[in-house]
Amino acid sequence: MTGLVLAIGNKNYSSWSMRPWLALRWGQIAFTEQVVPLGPRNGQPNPAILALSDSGRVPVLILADGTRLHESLAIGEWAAEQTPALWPADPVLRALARSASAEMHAGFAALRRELPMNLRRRKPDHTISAAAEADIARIEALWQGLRARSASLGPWLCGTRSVVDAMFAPVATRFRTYGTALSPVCQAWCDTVLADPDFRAWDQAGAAETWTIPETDAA
Ligand SMILES: N[C@@H](CCC(=O)N[C@@H](CS)C(=O)NCC(=O)O)C(=O)O
Repeated sequence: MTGLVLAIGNKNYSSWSMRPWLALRWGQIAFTEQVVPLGPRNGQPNPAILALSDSGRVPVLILADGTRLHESLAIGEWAAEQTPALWPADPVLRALARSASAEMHAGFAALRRELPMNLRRRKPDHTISAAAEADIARIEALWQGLRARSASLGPWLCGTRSVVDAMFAPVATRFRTYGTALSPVCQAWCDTVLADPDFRAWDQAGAAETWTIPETDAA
């Protein structure tokens, strides 16, 4: 497959963009990236994003024939159709990985609002609401449930690296940024993600960016 373009937001801030970017890298699917700097929306879609994406949001995967595929999880599914190992081989584990990925895609609004992804930032004294605490507890329960089934298969949520790890990778960075205390099994998974060479390439590129979003930096 040639000619794929993944349009993404700033690497420091765009958690939704990180997810399919990792899935494509982990699936060894060649693509070029096009970074669109995010900024305050002021209630209006960003024209630079609208030029690439009918939904007015990134990520968008532009296929060789020009088809524009939006939504991070849908792009992860597309990547897994090219590289089936991007979902676990075991059917039950695969179904659970899809459930957890869908829950991440649809939920955890308090966590996403109160602990925005900001790779460069370290703010361990961050104060959060009971709703965000509940999101963290639910995420820990999800991860622990998957790890209990996959411990013998490898260090990733379902043993081997899959789309569900990509869907939760930005959460590992949020816990790093805001100094969230985790159970040993959940911290071990975060450490696995944060040490991954492809994640580290994204993280370093984010650190090198000069764009800033002051509202996120002040959150
Ligand atoms: N549900 C979408 C969410 C995408 C999304 O909200 N992307 C943000 C950037 S992380 C965006 O494009 N925001 C538009 C803007 O900031 O102008 C997905 O999974 O891809």
